[in-house]
Amino acid sequence: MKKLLILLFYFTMALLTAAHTFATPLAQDDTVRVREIADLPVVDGKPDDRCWQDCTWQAIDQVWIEYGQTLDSTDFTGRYKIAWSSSTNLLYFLVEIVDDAFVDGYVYNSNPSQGGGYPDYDIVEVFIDHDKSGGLHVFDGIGNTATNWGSNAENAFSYHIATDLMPDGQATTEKVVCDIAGKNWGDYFIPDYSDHLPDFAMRQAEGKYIWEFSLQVYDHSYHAQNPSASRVTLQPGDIMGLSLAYCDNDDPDEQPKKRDHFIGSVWVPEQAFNDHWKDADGFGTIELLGTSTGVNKYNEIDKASIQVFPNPSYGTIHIRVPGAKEFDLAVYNLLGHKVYEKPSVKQEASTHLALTLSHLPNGLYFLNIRSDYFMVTRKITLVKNK
Ligand SMILES: [Ca+2]
Ligand SMILES: [Ca+2]
Ligand SMILES: [Ca+2]
Ligand SMILES: [Ca+2]
Repeated sequence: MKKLLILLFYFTMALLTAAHTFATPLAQDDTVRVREIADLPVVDGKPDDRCWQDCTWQAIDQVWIEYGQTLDSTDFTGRYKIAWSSSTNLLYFLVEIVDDAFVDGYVYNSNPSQGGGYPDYDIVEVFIDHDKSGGLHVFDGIGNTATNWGSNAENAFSYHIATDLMPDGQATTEKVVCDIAGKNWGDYFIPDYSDHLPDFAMRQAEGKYIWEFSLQVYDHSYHAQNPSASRVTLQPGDIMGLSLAYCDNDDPDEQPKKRDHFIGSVWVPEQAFNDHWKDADGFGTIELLGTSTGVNKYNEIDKASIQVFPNPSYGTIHIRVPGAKEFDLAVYNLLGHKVYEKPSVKQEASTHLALTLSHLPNGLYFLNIRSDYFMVTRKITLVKNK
């Protein structure tokens, strides 16, 4: 019941936030400051990871198509969180969508300009320009018509992420990720950039669609034969172009499909209402924060100095975390089930903590020690005497 009340509260707050957002549409045109996270999210389509709690929601509330329309919050409400990790060299995204009808499907290699293509399904789009150069990013050469669509298709990426919806509560990890590449409209193709999102899960629960994924960042020298050569090493202080968007179609039976709305995270001028797919000029801006920039004060502790002993243990394990005053403890079995937890353990300087696990069967376990600032997992073995 408590859980239900919390969910109800959360949902109500989300609706109130949405109502507020739509009453006073504000462009998210400030630089989004991206925290570096020490504890990575479990990419499972569940938003309950500790790292997400510390990140701020960013709105997806600018209606690009039909430009400037006001949408009912039950038709569409969207927001996202973003974080990064130097240890995995990945950006992480949590996208929360409220949508009254989900039109799912993989549409691959279909010409989006003829209708019924990938933008005509319910998809999340990520637009990224690693150096915030701006400019056209469709083709590698001069266009074959009067319109020039750029000279480097990889100057920026526009990832159109399509996935199939699973039954309520179940996550899917399958997706296709389309963009346009090639030389001109007479010689183009739609690559599937799925492997740029190494972790992906989408899940519907409690009337929301939660998209959780990681993203590898590539620079303009990207070549499909050797992607790793152009992989960007993320650094604190990096400034990148970034917008998120959602294509909303609410008619699963329509043929060919045609999206109803296209909603983005940044304000764009009316004459550029649908330019993101070809032009990086209108992308929003993100800045990667370091651990020492003050916004996220991770008291880095020396993980190697953490003591867990004796191991194997006869039932009592001693733990000492130098430099930490308070942390949470949890023990998981090999199936991933939590079999013990002790939140908010206070540790006095120069003492260690005795943890009694003699009620657990003999075997291998994972001891998880975490705070807002760090997380470590140690393998422990219980070998109690009979
Ligand atoms: Ca998660
Ligand atoms: Ca909708
Ligand atoms: Ca660029
Ligand atoms: Ca929809």
